[in-house]
Amino acid sequence: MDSTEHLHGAASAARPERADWTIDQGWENYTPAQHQVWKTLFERQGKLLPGRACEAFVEGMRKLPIGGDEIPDFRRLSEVLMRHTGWQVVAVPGLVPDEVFFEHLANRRFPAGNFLRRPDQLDYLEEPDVFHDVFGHVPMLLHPALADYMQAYGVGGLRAQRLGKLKNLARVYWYTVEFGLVEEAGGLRIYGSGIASSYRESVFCLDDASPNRVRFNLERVLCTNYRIDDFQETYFVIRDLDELLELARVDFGPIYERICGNQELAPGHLIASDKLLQRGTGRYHASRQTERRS
Ligand code: HBI
Ligand code: FE
Repeated sequence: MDSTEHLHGAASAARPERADWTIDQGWENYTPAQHQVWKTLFERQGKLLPGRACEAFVEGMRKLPIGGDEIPDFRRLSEVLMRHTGWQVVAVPGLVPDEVFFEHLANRRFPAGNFLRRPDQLDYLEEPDVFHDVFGHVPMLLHPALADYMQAYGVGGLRAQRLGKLKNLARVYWYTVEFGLVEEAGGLRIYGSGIASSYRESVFCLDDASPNRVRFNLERVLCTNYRIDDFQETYFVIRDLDELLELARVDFGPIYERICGNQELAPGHLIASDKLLQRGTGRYHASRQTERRS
């Protein structure tokens, strides 16, 4: 399960010399041991995701120079992305300040960590490394709806900061781009990158009876807190990826006003207006709770 601390924006990387926090990927500096860690992660997800990941993810992966033998070169990824959806991948040393992150997204530049987790961190890391960012996020940037949605999120993020509503908007990113599920082929499929890059959560989110699965609703999600250190307690489901295009066009301004009085919802809490696909047992998180107390 990949932690998703990175959505907490606290830039933790040492400030690089460039104002936009980009660095050279330094592809030639990767060691054989690092390429081997990438291979392990890539092959493990590669076996697991067919039938779990959405069609757009599989399609994006097929079109990109991403394989098991070596850590991808961002320049080659950017050539393909630019041709299809005008995106490019820029290397950053880790978390960057929110406004730097939004500025890049608003200009169709995806900031990807150039560092790779250690072999003893296969299932847990505190920051978005090259596997989370490139394996998890980049394939989705080839889909037109996601490409537009991610740019709109960048533009919206800069605005949300000005309105003091970043906390609310970050929840929408969380429950879509990072942990979203989509209806497809008569079932549910993964499109969220935080899930797609995580072995255990790719299983949990679809197979486990514990989490709730609820139809995505913007106002509801804007008020819903999320887990940063464990699997999600609720997954929100969209009908298809074009639903994100509709989201990208929504003016959040009036909605921010309308929800400001609403109480914040706990991650596993359900409300009467929820369109429930599946009410979870909550057993996983309850057991973790007792573990913590013992
Ligand atoms: N920086 N490199 C990087 N990657 C992220 O995903 C990221 C970030 N900084 C801020 C951030 N995400 C979030 O705080 C915003 O989505 C709110
Ligand atoms: Fe991410």
